Amino acid sequence: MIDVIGVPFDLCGSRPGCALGPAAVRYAGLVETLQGIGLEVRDCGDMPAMRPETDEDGMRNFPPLLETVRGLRKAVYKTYLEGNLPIVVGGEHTVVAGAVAAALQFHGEDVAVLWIDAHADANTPGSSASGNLHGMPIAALAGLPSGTEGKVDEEWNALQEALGSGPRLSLNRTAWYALRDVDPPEVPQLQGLALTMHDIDRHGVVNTMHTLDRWLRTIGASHLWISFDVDALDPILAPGTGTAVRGGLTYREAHLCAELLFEMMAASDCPYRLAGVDVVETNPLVDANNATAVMVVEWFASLFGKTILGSRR
Ligand code: 6HN
Ligand code: MN
Ligand code: MN
Ligand code: MN
Repeated sequence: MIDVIGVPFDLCGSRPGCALGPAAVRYAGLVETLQGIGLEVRDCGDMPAMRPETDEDGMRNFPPLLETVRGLRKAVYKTYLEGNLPIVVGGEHTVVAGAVAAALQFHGEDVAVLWIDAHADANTPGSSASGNLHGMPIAALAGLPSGTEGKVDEEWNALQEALGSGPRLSLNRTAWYALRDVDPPEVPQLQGLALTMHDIDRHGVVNTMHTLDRWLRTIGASHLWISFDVDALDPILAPGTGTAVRGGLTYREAHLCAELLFEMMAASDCPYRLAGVDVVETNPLVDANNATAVMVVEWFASLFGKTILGSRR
């Protein structure tokens, strides 16, 4: 059974609105579409909405973020205890730290992460030019030092605590896909597999997905968490996101990527299993007729086995 968990949180990004993302994705038919291809899906509703609150000298809206990350880690862990598979619908990318932390806690350190995103999201409070926490979830998951002092360092440590007692995410077990806007201090963190839009231009989706599959086998991944930031898509196709960057995945590339992920994990000799998926940063306030959310739902259908001529499930 799949558990859909909405996280309407948008207080630590560059522009508000993706707190409406879970509703937009539901209106686009996420639950019904997955049920339509034969999956058992339970909608667990949304995590509590948060009010803005910033402590003196601290990071913007850190207290409500901390509570949300902690709450999501517990919710995802509960999903695992019940034998279910989590789908997290954001909300900002920051909150996903709680979900991946739960996957690491439940499945152990051999969880690999596929970060499909225009951005690397590997800044620390010390390296971030924007100060926006949605650009830092990978650094938080990897347990990188804050690179700063005082209240912000204290908060970063509190975030580490909220991620729980499980293993940290190894940067060597992190793959990025569709990168095209990486900040210079993030480059040294790309220690796993970094597949940029240039690589996708040059080698195509089929070859880059094959590279990903080989890499997952080489590092001995037991599970895969797939994190899908909608800004990986080209903004002409999916304008509903707060940090749009031109030159992203086309409609066909995105679907092929999802279809191949399904195929890779359906292979009889595949050594890794899906640990969970999230889709984040959908912002209906800057979208066009919910096109981005509709695209998200169609992408999920491909990821779970739908093809043009029917379902492979
Ligand atoms: N996202 N690298 C930029 C920053 O502010 O650190 C952009 C981050 C975007 C985050 O898209 O989830
Ligand atoms: Mn992004
Ligand atoms: Mn940028
Ligand atoms: Mn992101």
